[in-house]
Formats: sequence, C-alpha cells, structure tokens
Amino acid sequence: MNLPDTHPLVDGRTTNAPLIQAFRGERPGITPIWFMRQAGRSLPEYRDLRQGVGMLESCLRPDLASEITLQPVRRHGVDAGIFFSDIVVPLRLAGVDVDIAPGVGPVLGAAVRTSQDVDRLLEKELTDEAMAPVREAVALTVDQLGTTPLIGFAGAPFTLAAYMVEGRPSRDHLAARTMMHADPESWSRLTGWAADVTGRFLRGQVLAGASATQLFDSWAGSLSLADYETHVGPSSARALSHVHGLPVSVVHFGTGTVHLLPAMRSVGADVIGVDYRTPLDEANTLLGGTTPLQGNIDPAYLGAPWPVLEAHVRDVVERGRSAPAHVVNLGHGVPPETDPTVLTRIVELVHSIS
Ligand code: 1CP
Repeated sequence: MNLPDTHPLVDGRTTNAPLIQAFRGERPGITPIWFMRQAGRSLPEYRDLRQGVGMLESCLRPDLASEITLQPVRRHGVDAGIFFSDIVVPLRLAGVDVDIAPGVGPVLGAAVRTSQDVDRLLEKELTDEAMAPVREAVALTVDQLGTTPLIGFAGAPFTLAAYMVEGRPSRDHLAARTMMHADPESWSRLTGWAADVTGRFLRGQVLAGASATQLFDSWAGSLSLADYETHVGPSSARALSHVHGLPVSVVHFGTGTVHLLPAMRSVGADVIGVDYRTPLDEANTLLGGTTPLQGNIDPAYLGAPWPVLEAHVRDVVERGRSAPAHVVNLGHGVPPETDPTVLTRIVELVHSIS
C-alpha cells in the first residue's frame, strides 16, 4: 500500500521542507531544528490545556492531542511538529492495563514476568478500529501544519519491554535484561509482539499524514552490543518493517548509545539521533560519514546563561557540518522547568547561522 493522494508528501506540501530534505541527506538553505519533548510540560499553554485531564486521555482526545502538537510549532517556529502521544499509547489501545502516573511515567497494572504472562499478552492486538483517535488527531494536525512536516513516532520494542517487564520506570532495566537471558524464548515472543503493536502505531500515523518518523529506543544504551544485536535489533527491524516501502525517513534515537550507533542504523534507520554524550563529529566518524545526524544540544545547557548556551549551540552546529546532513535537536528531551523563551531563541539562532 502506498500513501494516499492527500498525504503531504504526495501532494507536495512537505516534500521540500528543510527537515525532510535534511532527513534525505541534502543540505537545505536553513539548518532545521525541533526539540524532543517540545510538546508538553515546559509550556504554560500546555499546562492550562491539561488541567484535570489525564495524560493518556489527552493523547486519545484528537482535539487536545492536535492542539498540544501545534502549540510549540506556533510558539517557537520549529521546523517540525512531533505528534503528541506517548510510546505506551499503542499498548493501551491494544488492551494492556497501562497508565501514565503523574511525576512517574508509565505504570502497568501487572508486570509481564512469566511465559504465561506473555501468552496472555499475545491474545491482544492493535486493531485498525482502535487506532481511530490517533488517525483523527494526526489528520487534524496535518491540516493545520501546512508546509511544516509532522513527525510520527513510536517506542522500540526493547524500551517498551523495559516498562512492561519492570512494570514501571527503572534505572537499569534489570528485570527486562534478566528475562532476555533467563528465558530468551519468552523474551523473543514479547518483543516480537511489541514490534508489531508499535509498528502498526507508527504506520497508522504515517498513513494519516505524518511526513517522517522517529523510533525511540531511549533505554537501549543499557545493553551491550552483543545483546543488542542478538536480542533487540531483530525486533526493532520488525517494528520498522511496518513502514518499509513508504516514502518516509526513519530517525532512530537512544541515549548512551555510542557503542551501538552502526547497529542501530542497520535495523533500518535513515537518520541517527545522537544523545548529548557523543559529539556529532565523533558520531559521524563512527557511522562512516554516510548518515544524516540529528542532535545534540545538552539539555543541561538550557538553564545556563545565554552566552554559554549560545557557544554550545554554535559548537553543535559546527560539528554537525561534518555529517552529510544535520537536523538540530536536543540530546534528550526538554526538561519541564525549561524557560520556553530560551527554546525560541535557540531556533532563531540556528536559523540565523545556517
Ligand atoms: O513533544 C514530544 O516529544 C511529544 C510527546 C512525547 C513523546 C515523544 C511524550 C509525551 N512522550 C514521548 C515519548 C516517550 N515516552 C519516551 C521516548 C522519549 C524519551 O526518551 O524521552 C519515553 C521513554 C516515554 C515514557 C514516559 N512517558 C516517561 C519516562 C519515564 C521514565 O522511564 O523515566 C514519562 C515521564 C512519560 C509521560 C509523558 N509522556 C509525554 C509527556 C508530556 C509526559 C509527561 C506527562 C505529564 O506531564 O503528565
């Protein structure tokens, strides 16, 4: 199946947007920029809208999800919207008992620990019908974004499994990594299931109008290269197979992944998102100089005096020139306490020095 005729990449609205050009490996007239977690907690207009509305409820109400996605685009003039949702939304839509607890993150009604737990999970699936609110929110958003592309996203199977096996956020994902070795058969069924659910979530966003995609394997950095290649990479490739053949770029991002960058590319990514720990010129060398990069302003600088932050942003842009193409972003998400006017100023700076 190809994209519908009304898709922004088919009718041409976003085809030559700076972000889309850079993801294709070209050097557009301006260096594009967006921020991971730009939609959400740092914006007062977001906090107003979310008053009394639960996190997952706000993701599943198309009017709210769309408005929250558009807020940072209007305010900062970033080169992309990122769909307001969460990596656990497809789990909820598939019928998993999961919620997002304020100040905590994803929490499951029951952790997935045994082979029988995995059997029960495999009875659930993400249907087209359940995806309706996501499609509706994406379509509403894309209509208003015009020539600005929307990035669709999903969590990679390992990061999802890290929440499902632990039952909640954890530091080193020990329970998940233990299942990987203690019961590789259950691990493989679990991550295979997660791959299809998250892959369908991503595909649904693309068909509804997203012009690019990002796979978040935020916690992959806790894995050795050998474990990544044997127990994790194949399910990430399976997730991405759901968008293969569609003309959208795939960005693959994780934190603490300097040892994994080529492996993360080889699962089917076009662009590598680099966290703040690895300078972009080093990442480019590790990747053989052939892959567009996204990143990697250290979020810790957002609270520093402007001259310090400005020098850091200029350094990031300069190092990014080594790569075939570069999309500026943070090296991880916007911290909630960030002054939003600082983000707007960074966008103006990056556009002015491109
Ligand atoms: O602006 C955007 O980026 C869009 C919105 C977005 C995205 C891309 C949200 C909204 N979540 C995500 C992805 C996501 N969710 C990731 C990958 C990105 C990353 O590494 O930051 C991860 C790991 C999650 C899981 C999650 N959801 C956490 C982390 C918990 C942990 O393990 O430390 C948390 C706190 C959430 C809740 C959440 N998701 C999004 C928001 C705005 C919030 C906060 C909810 C609230 O304020 O009520």
